[in-house]
Formats: sequence, C-alpha cells, structure tokens
Amino acid sequence: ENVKQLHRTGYHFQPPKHWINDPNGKPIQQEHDRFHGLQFFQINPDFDCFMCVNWFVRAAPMYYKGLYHLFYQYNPKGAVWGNIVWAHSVSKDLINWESLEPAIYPSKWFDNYGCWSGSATVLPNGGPVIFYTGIVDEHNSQIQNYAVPANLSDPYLRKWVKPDDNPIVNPDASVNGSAFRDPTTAWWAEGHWKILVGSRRKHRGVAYLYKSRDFKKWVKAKHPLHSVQGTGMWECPDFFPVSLSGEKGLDPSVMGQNVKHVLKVSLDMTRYEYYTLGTYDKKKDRYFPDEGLVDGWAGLRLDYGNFYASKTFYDPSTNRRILWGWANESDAVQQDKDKGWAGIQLIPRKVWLDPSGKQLLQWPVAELEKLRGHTIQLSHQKLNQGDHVEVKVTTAAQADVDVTFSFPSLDKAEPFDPKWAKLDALDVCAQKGSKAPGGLGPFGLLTLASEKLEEFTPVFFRVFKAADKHKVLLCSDARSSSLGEGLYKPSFAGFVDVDLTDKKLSLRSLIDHSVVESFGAGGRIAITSRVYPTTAVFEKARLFVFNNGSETITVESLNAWSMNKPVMNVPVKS
Ligand code: DQQ
Repeated sequence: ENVKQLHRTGYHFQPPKHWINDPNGKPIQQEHDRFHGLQFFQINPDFDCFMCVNWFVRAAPMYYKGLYHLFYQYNPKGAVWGNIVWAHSVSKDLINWESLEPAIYPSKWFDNYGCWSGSATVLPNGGPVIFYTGIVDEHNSQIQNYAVPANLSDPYLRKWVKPDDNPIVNPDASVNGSAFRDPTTAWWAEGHWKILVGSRRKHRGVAYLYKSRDFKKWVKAKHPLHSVQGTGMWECPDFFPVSLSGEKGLDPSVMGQNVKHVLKVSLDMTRYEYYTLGTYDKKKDRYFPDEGLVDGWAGLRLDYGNFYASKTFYDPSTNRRILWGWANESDAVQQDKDKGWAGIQLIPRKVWLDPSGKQLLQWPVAELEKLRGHTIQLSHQKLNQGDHVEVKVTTAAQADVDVTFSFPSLDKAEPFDPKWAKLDALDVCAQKGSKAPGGLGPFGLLTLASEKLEEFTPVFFRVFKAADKHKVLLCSDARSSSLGEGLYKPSFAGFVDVDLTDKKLSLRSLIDHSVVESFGAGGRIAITSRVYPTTAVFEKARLFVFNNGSETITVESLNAWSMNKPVMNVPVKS
C-alpha cells in the first residue's frame, strides 16, 4: 500500500482514488445570509453594473461562515478519463477539504453521455447557478445546460437540480457542435448577462458570446468576443477584469477606466494555456488584446509547466481573485491504473495585475501558510561554483521553501544566443540545464533529491545578456527527476521579465511528493512539474541550494517549512 502511495500528494487536493481533471464551477464562495430563495429569473433587467458592484459591497459585511465549493471533473469508475461527473468538495479556507457526493452527473437526455466543464455564477439575489456542457450522444455532441441548488438554505449545496427546460444554449448551424463547450461565469454589461462558450472554426479558436436579459433565454451575439486563427479549440475560456492598481480582485461585472480585462484560453492541441491582457468594449462586445502581446501559443502563460483547464473566481469575502489549475500525471496510463488515481488540483493562487500593466502576478493563497510546521532557515550563505548545500528540513518531500538569492554583479551573465529567440524556453533549458556550468547561474534549488543526486528536480535561474537587456530564464527540469521508466520528463521553463537593479532573484517552491510548484521573482512566473522519484521519496528525499555558475551567489535568506497535512476527503456529516 505504501509503495502504491509513493507519489500521492500530502497537501495538494486529490480525492481518495480515480481520475480527476478540470476544476469546475469556479469554486463558489457562498454566504449563508444570501440564500433568500430561488429568484434568479426575476432579476431586474435594468439592473446595471454599478448596482451590481455595489450590491456585493453591501453584502460583504453580512458575510459569515463562508464556504468555498470546489467542483471538478471526475471519473467515479477509474483512473483514466471517462464517465465524467462534477465531484464536489467544500472548504472554509481553500486548504482543508470535506467531500460531498457528486453535484452533477449524467441523468437526463441533455447530459446522458457526460457532464463536462463549466462555471458557476452567484446571482445578485444570492442564488448560484451552474452552467455546464452536456454531452448528448456517442459522437460527443455538446450543448450548454444549467443546474441550480435544490435547497438554498443548505450551505453545503448537496443537491443540484437540472430543470427540464434545459438546454440553455444549442449550437446553431454555423457552430461546430462537437467543439462547443466550457461556458464561463456570467457578467453583466449594457443591460444583459453575458457568457462565453469555447469553440473552434476549422483551426480558428473562438470564444462565442451569448447574451440574456433574464438569465433564461440566451441569444448568440453577432460576433464572437474574440477569435484567433491557427490556435485550434479554445477549451475552458476565462474572461475577467483586473484592477489597474492594487491587488484587489474584482467581480466579473466591474468595468470602467481603472480596469483591464484578461482572456485566458486552454489549447487542446498543445495542452498549454495562454492569456492576453486587453480592453473589453462592452458596447460592441469585443475584446482587443493590448498591442505587443502575443495572442497565440507563444503568448503569456499562467504557468509554464503542467497546468491546464484553469479557472479564476472572485472571492467577495477577501476581495481576491483566485486561480485554480489542474495538473495531469506525467507517467504512463498503466502506472495511473496501478496507483489507482490520476490528477491533482494545484494550490489556489491569488492573481492580480503587475503595476507595469503588462502581465499578471500570482501567489499561493495565504491560507496555505497555516500548514507550515517545522522550519529551517539559512542566511548569508555563499554558494561558489559547484556548491550544493543541504537544507535539512524535516520533510523535504512535503515542504514549502521561500528563498532570495543575491549576486554582486551581472557581468558574468552568459551571452544570449539569438537563435534561442525562436525556441521555446523549454528547449533553451534543455540545452542549458542545471549541470551545464554557466556565468550568472544556474543557481537555485534541487528539490526531491536523493542523497547522492541520482535523482533530483532542479528549479533554477540562468541569467543571459542579450543585445538590449538581460534575459532571465527560470527552469523546472524534470529530466533528472526519476530513474523510473515510461515517464514524461520535460525541461519546463519560461523567461521572466524582472528588474535586476537590486541584483536579487527570489524563488518559492511548493514541494509535495510528485509535484513541484514554483513561483519566481515574487510571482512574475510560475512553473509546475509532476515528477516520480523512485528513491528520493518520503524521509529519503532531500533539499539543496546550489550554484553551477562562475559568479558567487549568496542565499540572502531562506525559509523552508515542513508542511502538515490538511483535512482532506473527510465526508461532510449529514
Ligand atoms: N475537459 C472537459 C472539457 C474541457 C476539457 C472534459 C479540458 O469540458 O474542454 O472533461 O481539459
């Protein structure tokens, strides 16, 4: 049993067994006081955005005993994708989770072949509504349905009803009905509720826009909100406002001058996501990405590693926008079957706009810090070329590390080969890994390492000097992570736009048996790797800081915490 569980995560969300994928519904944050009854079809059509925002502000002081609801795609019958239902867990803090019976599962003609991804909207009168994709035949024909709680006074929202007037949206003749899914949370603008549905027209990725005055009758807008040639199917679109100043999140209906919009899509061709920042023209119902941003596969990513089908939601109790992503396994299907489970949800992250306005920033939610136990600290530790120094944290296989490195100058940065500009960062990392000696870097962490380094997952920086500026690569390289066979071991990496004037770079890594989730330069970049060490497991796993560059690096400060286990998968008492 122990061997079987070698790679189960300690504090990342997983159910006891079977397959999981996309976090759904945007875990909705319920406020018990807001369960006034199921009146969501009686919304005043003149309700405008200002009132909508104001409503939340007024509601906030009435908040008590809030619960976060996490729904996710789940196969109740096995460790491979299939038989998809919406599994359901609840939490008071996004870290400790109690489980419930699946909220939505195939039971009607309009979802008999599967209940695929979707989103929840908490309506101004307090009732949540879930939109999801129903699969109606063996050809995977897709329509959009809604479900509502059977009993709004039950804070756990155990039972969901799928009314008989479903579906809310059928694909018309111009839409590809087997590539038409994953409705978003609704927002209110110009007298209408609006949602997006992900799709493609041939190779063009499309976010169709649907509008409704009463939340019941939905009509397709003349134009999609946005589409991009050559990107293929847009799964799990996510569209939300971010504030131009500060870290506070915004309700989806907030518009105006102090706001930018984000459009994120998940590309099924590559299993990568990208996002752009831009402007939402609420009159034309069009989205225009900012100039200079890449609107396609090589665009900005929320995470440069194993991270897919992500969703954000607005948490009115803390005024944050919170991001969830799913990390698939990187081992073989047979290994998943043997271990009896596949897929984890990553730690929820707060997201907000960088003051430059050019990218998002992310950080693991502060609640995670409650799990921090025994701590080890280092400061002013010099690392010469070839050094690796152990950080003797009690549970290096289940830890949280936060480190700031400094260096005396940028002079030794290696030249940036112009040929690399055309490569994915992952390929640059493959050429310039953690062992290849450099100038300024490689330096960073060796996570999930065996004592003699037969296995280790390095997370490290390399600084290069290009014609106009320095380029900073963050790499989370799984190639040396395991002696096991049949594993996908990519050298995930991304370039991070960071100001080096203070000659410091910071790194935080959440290490959890088979996952290393890292945040570079204060959340300017995130990379997640799934890894399966064979010897660097449990108490045999170690953690090191290292430097293989000729420039001496100083560990200015390092904190490493053993992470305790949260409550997970404890059934809610009936
Ligand atoms: N997973 C769901 C789809 C979605 C895909 C099916 C993304 O709705 O497009 O399980 O991972």
